[in-house]
Amino acid sequence: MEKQTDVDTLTQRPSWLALKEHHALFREKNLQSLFQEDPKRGERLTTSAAGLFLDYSKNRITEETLRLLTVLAREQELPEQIDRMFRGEKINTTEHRAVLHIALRAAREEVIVVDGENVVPGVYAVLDKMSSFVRKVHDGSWKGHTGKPVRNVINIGIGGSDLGPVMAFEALRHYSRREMTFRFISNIDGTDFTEATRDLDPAETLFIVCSKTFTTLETMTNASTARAWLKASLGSDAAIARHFVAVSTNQEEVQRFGINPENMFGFWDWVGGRYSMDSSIGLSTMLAIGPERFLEMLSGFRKMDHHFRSAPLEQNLPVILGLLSFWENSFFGCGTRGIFPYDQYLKRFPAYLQQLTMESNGKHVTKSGTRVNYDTGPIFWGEPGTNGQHSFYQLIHQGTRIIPSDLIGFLHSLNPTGPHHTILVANLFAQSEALAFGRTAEQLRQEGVPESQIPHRVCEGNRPTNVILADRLTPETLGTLIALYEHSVFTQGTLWGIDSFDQWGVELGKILAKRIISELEAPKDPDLSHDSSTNALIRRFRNARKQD
Ligand code: G6Q
Repeated sequence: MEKQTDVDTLTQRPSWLALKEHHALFREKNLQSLFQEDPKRGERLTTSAAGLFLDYSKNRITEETLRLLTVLAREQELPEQIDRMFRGEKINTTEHRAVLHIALRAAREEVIVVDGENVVPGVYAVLDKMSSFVRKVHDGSWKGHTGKPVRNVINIGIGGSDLGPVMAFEALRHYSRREMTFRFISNIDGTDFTEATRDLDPAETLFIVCSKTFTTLETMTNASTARAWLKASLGSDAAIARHFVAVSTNQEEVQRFGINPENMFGFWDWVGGRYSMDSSIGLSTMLAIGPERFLEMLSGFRKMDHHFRSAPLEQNLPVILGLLSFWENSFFGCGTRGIFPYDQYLKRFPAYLQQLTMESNGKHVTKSGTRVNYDTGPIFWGEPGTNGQHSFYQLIHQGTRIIPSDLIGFLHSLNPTGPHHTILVANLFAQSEALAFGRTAEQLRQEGVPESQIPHRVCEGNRPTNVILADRLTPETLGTLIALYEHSVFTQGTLWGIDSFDQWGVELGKILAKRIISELEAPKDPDLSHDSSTNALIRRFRNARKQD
């Protein structure tokens, strides 16, 4: 049984108050003075694990900050909570579920028991089934209805059943089968479906319908449209069996849709959507990069899992990342975090992290249901560098808000092209330096900048960054990087005392539109009983349709 810690008194605890008092120190100290007083901090305040290197020296902290943060983390039973997650305890208390994305990448011989059953053999049964399917598609023995091999794969899903697959495909495109086309349909906007299919031959197209529940409106609507598109071209219901596979936990609904359960890849209620890209939800990833590389990706996750479970808090990479974000969010009031991968292949990584972090820690009550009196999950956002440098970085350098940022880069490029990679990495390093130390009025004067321009050109610095480096972007590195953030999210949620694994706000969104759909579709003007704004919007849409 999980012990309920007394999270509701968090801000009155001596450990919180000690952090508050310690925070006052940073009114006088900025990153410039911290580096002057301790010139070696840039070498010391770093850590590495599982092939990732983190330089966190350009944060507004000292070693004492980290010590105080780990005291609070221990009081919040972070080590015990980590253990509970890995042991399969039902730490998602509001849904009464275990939280076992770590089982998706466990070694074959590991034993993880949920409700008296070792779940690892089931994980490998699905992985083996995926591999065997992928091999058949790749060697052409899986044929479409007309006997043609599959050339196009379209993933239909949304939220956790889309963002992970899209991000992973883009991130690992370098390793993907270039002779195949991969597309992703998520939006209920018919444009998404139309644009994804317009130039494809249905006879060569495989749809993966990804939905944990198999009831999500957007996904089921897109899947039905796909079925109609296919049937219109291939002329037979029998074609469905060769062109549709499903990834779901809901066999009944999969069958009702017309997909043979033999072509269904299962997963489990102990995997949250946003933590599922390494389950069968990653079937499109495996089709793109092949089973061996998919297993390499899982081994990357596993390495970070092992580190998270076994390293002391003070040297634990996801814990440090989580503590820093907690510190900046709850004590400095930094409500957002920028994610800037200096790698074009990671262009969808910020969007993926946005869901992972904001759906997990966007909570206003503690596990015991009391409203928190501190800020929880920061807003995550970002774009790849160097593109962002030519737009919104202005606000990060000189705006009135402090935006802590993670700059992610690789020592080697997958596409060495003349000087490109050196320039790319130089920009990453330069941004981290400039954000920390800025440009003073004195420096500007020495450069001969006219006095009237100096206030406009001063960059105050003191903007925190983490620099995360890896050797190169491989499937394994990607797995490690994702696991790093997964566990950092869990660390923050544990400190805030919230349930990082439920999503009641998203559930609400799933039911809200239903009533309005019927009011928009009603043949006769319905009696509307919303607020005056919503009623008027509904009438406006209906009137526009009448004129069509
Ligand atoms: C993830 C969320 C949410 C979910 C989608 C799709 O953690 O709960 O993004 O993944 O709403 O749900 P289905 O997979 O059930 O279609």
